[in-house]
Amino acid sequence: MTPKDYMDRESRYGAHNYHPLPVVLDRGEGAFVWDVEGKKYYDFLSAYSAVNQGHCHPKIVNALVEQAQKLTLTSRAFYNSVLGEYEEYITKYFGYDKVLPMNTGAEADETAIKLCRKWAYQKKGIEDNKAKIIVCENNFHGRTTTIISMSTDPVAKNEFGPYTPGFEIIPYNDINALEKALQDPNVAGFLFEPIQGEAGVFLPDEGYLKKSYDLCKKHNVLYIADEVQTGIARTGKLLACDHENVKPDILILGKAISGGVIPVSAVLANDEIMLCIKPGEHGSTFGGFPLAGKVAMAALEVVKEEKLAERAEYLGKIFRDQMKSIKSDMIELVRGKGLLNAVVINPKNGKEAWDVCVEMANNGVLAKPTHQHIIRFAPPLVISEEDLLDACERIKASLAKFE
Ligand code: IF1
Repeated sequence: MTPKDYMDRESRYGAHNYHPLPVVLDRGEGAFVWDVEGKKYYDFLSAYSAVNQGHCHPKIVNALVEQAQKLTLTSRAFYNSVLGEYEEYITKYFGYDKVLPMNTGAEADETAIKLCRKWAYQKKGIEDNKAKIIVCENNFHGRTTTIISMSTDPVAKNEFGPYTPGFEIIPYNDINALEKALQDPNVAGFLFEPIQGEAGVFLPDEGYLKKSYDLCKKHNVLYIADEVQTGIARTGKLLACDHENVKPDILILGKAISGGVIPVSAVLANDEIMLCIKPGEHGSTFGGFPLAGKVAMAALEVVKEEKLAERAEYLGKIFRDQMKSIKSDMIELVRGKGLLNAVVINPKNGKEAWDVCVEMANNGVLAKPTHQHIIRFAPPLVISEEDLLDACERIKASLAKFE
């Protein structure tokens, strides 16, 4: 089969809910992936920051294989020998009383929304069905109907109505707007991304996290951080919130908790919040299943053992310096934190970010545009400095093609 055969077959039998780059991947290892013709690429997307530990990390895969041969799934109708071990591990790892295990990032965001509303009625005393959650323009928290109800992206939202009420949208990185919105006594939570990934790696001003945290505390509003993409060492700290030493009341994790091996997500909170959900009020067939527990413990161990946060911090600075050194009028700006970076591309002679990404693929570097003119660069955190520099040379060569 040719690559085109693979692509045609996907088009014939699969929903057309994506527009992938014309690359057919077949194998992954560390920072690299290979296509069906054996061409090698640096993966600079990392499955949107799900393979921070690198593709097919042996420790994580071994944890999967070993548990898969013993017990994969029990449902929560019974106890099992892994869940408690995983719950203790992850709650101590991030410093919370309890975890509510789920599978996808969207499910974790939905769980956080439900938890926040329960807390609003049981603890804050907001009138039933009146709880409001503040979110930010250009947010991305997943694709479920409630989550896209709070989206400002017409592509993610249009024709999926009617929408879930109870959300107020304010500008991102605007403390005054948050202060104003918090005057409403029915506000129960502030749900945000410490860095807006999908929007194009938008970093808030220095101090925004701390100021927004303090405002939420002042108004008895839960500070809910969606670290599905920014968490697990991606931005140079274990969590992006760690850059300003703020501790979310509800922490939402996903993607790289499992190292990209199977879907694992988690919501962490202390008892005062987490115990507002009682038996039978929320759950999921696979939530926290034995396979997820073993895989997640291995994936989180790798983060510490291989000092991935320190690597992201150090290598991220090198990457941004490299990108800023490129003399190309197609580069409008470079921004990011750790190894979550983005380059804003100025279209030139009818060529734009997509064309740069196709050229980069030809040169062995995989990345994909977000919002037409922004290329996100997020390699696995295990990439070596030598390979990072080689990839930068390939990116430079790709841009030079359009000079
Ligand atoms: C797609 C985007 C990134 C996320 C944050 C929750 C979720 C995501 C901050 C939901 C997921 C993924 C979804 C995937 C592409 C990718 C993405 F472009 F869609 F927005 F990374 F920026 N919170 N992001 O980034 O987690 O349910 O997917 O496990 O839907 O195309 P999920």
